[in-house]
Amino acid sequence: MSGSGAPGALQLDGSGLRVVVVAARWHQEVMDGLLAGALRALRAAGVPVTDDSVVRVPGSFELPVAAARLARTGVDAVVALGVVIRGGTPHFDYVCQAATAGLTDVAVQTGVPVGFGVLTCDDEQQALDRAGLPGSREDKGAEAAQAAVATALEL
Ligand code: DLZ
Repeated sequence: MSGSGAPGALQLDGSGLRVVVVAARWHQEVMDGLLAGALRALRAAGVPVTDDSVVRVPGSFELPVAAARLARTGVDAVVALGVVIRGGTPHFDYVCQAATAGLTDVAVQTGVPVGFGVLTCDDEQQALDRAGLPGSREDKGAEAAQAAVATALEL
């Protein structure tokens, strides 16, 4: 991660926080990596992780509505995970735009931090490189979880 501009390993005490991960299902191998990374980071920060800590949605387009519903249940933070890979049609741009704007809107409107762990990639290799899997260069699921926890602790 050196030189990426990311803040590096954060020492966080999230033991008093309730954090929920909302995760899309498209691109399963990459999603498995992102989800494992996010849960690893939450546990490392002391955030309790239970069977209720993960909510799955079909695709990244559905992330904002699920995040909005969860944010209104009183959680301290939401972590949104998805993978969108460019295809041959403009669909990519619409899904990316909907997920990005929608999740921003949820965070700003509810005041609940939303960690942004949605990969928007030109091809599958770019996504695998960022998925926190063995051989990946980066772990964007963990980064999103750390950002959500760090923000919740500041507010
Ligand atoms: C339809 C679609 C396509 C083409 N690609 C992706 C993708 O790369 N990543 C993703 O998370 N979801 C994709 N989807 C599904 C949409 O997000 C959404 O689930 C459907 O349009 C149904 O609302």
